[in-house]
Amino acid sequence: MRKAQISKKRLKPSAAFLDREPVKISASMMCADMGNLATEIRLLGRMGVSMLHWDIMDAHFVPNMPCGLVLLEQLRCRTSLPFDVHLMVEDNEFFIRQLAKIGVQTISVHPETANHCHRTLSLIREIGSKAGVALSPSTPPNVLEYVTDLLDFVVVMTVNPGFAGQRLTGSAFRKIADCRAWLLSRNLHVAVHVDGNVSFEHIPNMVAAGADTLVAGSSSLFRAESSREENMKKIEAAILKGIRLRNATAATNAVK
Ligand code: S6P
Ligand code: MG
Repeated sequence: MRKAQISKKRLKPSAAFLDREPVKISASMMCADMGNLATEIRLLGRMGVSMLHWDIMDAHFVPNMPCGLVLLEQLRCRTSLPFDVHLMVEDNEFFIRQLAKIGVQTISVHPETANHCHRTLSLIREIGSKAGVALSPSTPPNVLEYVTDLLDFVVVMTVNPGFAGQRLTGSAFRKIADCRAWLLSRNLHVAVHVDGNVSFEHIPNMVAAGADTLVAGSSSLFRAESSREENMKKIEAAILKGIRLRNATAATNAVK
């Protein structure tokens, strides 16, 4: 009797956690060969990445400036892949209005710089893009509490914003899991993107913790030792490992 009850439970392990879309890859373009972006974009399209991640920085909020608006404008017509823009700037409104002219599919902003986050997210939705909030490593998920109605996705930054090639912060996996739990506890079907040191080694635990989209940069997709295609295969294998880990954990929790 007891055995039968357990196996019945096993058939339905934590549906909210398991019924999710496949894990997506957003290619971090500041890590690509910037002198050959048109070629890179063609190749990435053939390889099946889901979107292109553009880090827009203003040298104020963060001390760097890898990609500009003209670059995005000129590359927009070269691909049908969605543009996923991560703003790390002080004047969000200015950049959002410029991006509206270019036509980008998703825009994330930092609450640390969006003085009126609710208004900023509304503006992103008004221009027809999906709206996301990017959380720096020290920013907790509860800053999202009163903007959930305007939220399409959350970017959990697992390095400090500003540069590629950094090491993962100590609480990265816990932060992804906390963010996922925070959203689930409010019954919110909001995607979790993970950005920063998304390496072959870290991907399984990132996916197991709740990542829906991985921003792949110099630690995986653009790793110099092997070709983009080989790197992509390794990413896919690591994602599969993460999904198995995630499903095993959910199944175990369901029978507890
Ligand atoms: C950092 C930026 C990121 C990086 C990406 C680089 O401010 O938001 O999108 O481009 O993290 O990847 P990696 O593997 O070099 O950390
Ligand atoms: Mg980014």
